[in-house]
Amino acid sequence: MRQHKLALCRDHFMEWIPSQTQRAIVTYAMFQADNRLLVAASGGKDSLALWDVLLTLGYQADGLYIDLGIASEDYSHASQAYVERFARKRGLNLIIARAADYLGMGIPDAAANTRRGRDKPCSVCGLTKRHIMNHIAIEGEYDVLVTGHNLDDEAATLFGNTLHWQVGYLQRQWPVLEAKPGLVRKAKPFCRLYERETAAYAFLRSIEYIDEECPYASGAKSIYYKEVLNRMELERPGTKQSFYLSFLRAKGHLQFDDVQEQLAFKHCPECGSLTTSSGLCSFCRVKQRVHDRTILVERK
Ligand code: Q46
Ligand code: ZN
Repeated sequence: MRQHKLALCRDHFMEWIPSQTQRAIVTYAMFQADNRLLVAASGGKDSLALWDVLLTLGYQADGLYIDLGIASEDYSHASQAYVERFARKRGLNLIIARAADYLGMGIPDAAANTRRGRDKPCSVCGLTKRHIMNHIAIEGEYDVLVTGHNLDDEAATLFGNTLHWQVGYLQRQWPVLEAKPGLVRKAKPFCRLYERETAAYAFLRSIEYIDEECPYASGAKSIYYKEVLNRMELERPGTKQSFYLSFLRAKGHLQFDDVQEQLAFKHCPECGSLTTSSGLCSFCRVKQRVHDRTILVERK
């Protein structure tokens, strides 16, 4: 691992990943030993490796898989099968939610009915996933929702936020997001691990995962940012780590206008989620739009 100037044998690497994860959990006060965790499991290497590491560390962690209804390349069925196999082999509790139960149809069809998702379903997908994850975590009385975001994901997000000086997002970007009434606490215990490291861990632990990207991922800005950062990393190992960790350290000194505090949060009259809009939350607006369009098409 040139980025850490560290070379480990298999056994030590398998100890190093959990110990680094535990260090991040403690450093950023993500959760306590007796908390009930819900792992957002997509079927990819990061979320399944994270679930595995949390169990190794002795945490109580259930899984949540969201069926997005992406039929193209059989993506949703294939990824669900990987999560189910992982949970079954280890006797773990897995919750399966369907986007169609929330929107009346799968993500690609629902997104096609909206202005924001007509070309690409990702923004509708993102807000639907956030809504479902939060809803299930709150209903199931979980203490923390944990996601498998790794250092490459966080560095790419930071790169995009910095490139466009999105102050609100920069202010919010942190390894743990505190709970608010109706909003579950969220944590990213892998935020200091490179994607190569989580992939190596998954491989060495013989975790089977879906290797294919979602068919809608191609052309995503985040992938472009990752490629740019990878080029820099190749020439200067440790660039991604230094970019992200220096940002976390610098945050204490940076003066952001307290955008979050200025925003008045209200509860959505439809689903009760926290929202800054005066009416329905963005998820319920999408849901209503999908519903209205469906009725329109049926009438025609
Ligand atoms: S799952 Fe959903 Fe991603 Fe696929 S449709 Fe886009 S947002 S790319 S992480
Ligand atoms: Zn709502």
